[in-house]
Amino acid sequence: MSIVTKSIVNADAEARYLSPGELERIKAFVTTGASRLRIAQTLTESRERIVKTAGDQLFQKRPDVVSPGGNAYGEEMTATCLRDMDYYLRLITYGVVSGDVTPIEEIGLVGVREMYKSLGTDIGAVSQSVREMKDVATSMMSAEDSSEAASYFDYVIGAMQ
Ligand SMILES: CCC1=C(C)/C(=C/C2=NC(=C\c3[nH]c(/C=C4\NC(=O)[C@H](C)[C@H]4CC)c(C)c3CCC(=O)O)/C(CCC(=O)O)=C2C)NC1=O
Repeated sequence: MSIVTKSIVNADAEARYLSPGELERIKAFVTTGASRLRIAQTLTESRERIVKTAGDQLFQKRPDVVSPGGNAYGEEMTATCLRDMDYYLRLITYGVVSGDVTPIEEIGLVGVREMYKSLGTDIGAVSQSVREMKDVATSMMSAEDSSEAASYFDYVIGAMQ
């Protein structure tokens, strides 16, 4: 749900006008709109390159994950790892478009620690993969867009600490 819909639902539940604070948040949402849409377009159009390049960088820094005994060892497991990276990139585009991290949290972060633990996946390496995607993706953007985009990647990275 976007901040606009959310504010209206909350205000109408109390049969009141939008509060000055809500209007300020909606203003910020609208003001960053063009930037957020540019970012979402870049991430969407370049998703394959972002995931592939970031994956290569991750495996260079963490060769253990793709070595025998590693969680992403073997063609199939490596592909599953890259798929997870693509999942997080997709969720980040949802957050960017809605100007709200809630979709990222609800779809991809609730229970994530337990999930990766049960899969025997090092969540630190997953978090590193998101950091690599952030570096690759933000290098394709203007300074302004890059700092806006970075905050969504940082949110995911922070939630995996
Ligand atoms: C959209 C929300 C969503 C997420 C996030 C998600 C993650 C997710 N990743 C999984 C597996 C996996 N995830 C990885 C990922 C990695 N292993 C590593 O060492 C690397 C650090 C990392 C890549 C960066 C691997 C290798 C598996 C397969 C593990 C196995 O089958 O043993 C699985 C188990 C089922 C499956 O194989 O599909 C889930 C549910 N599924 C979802 O629906």
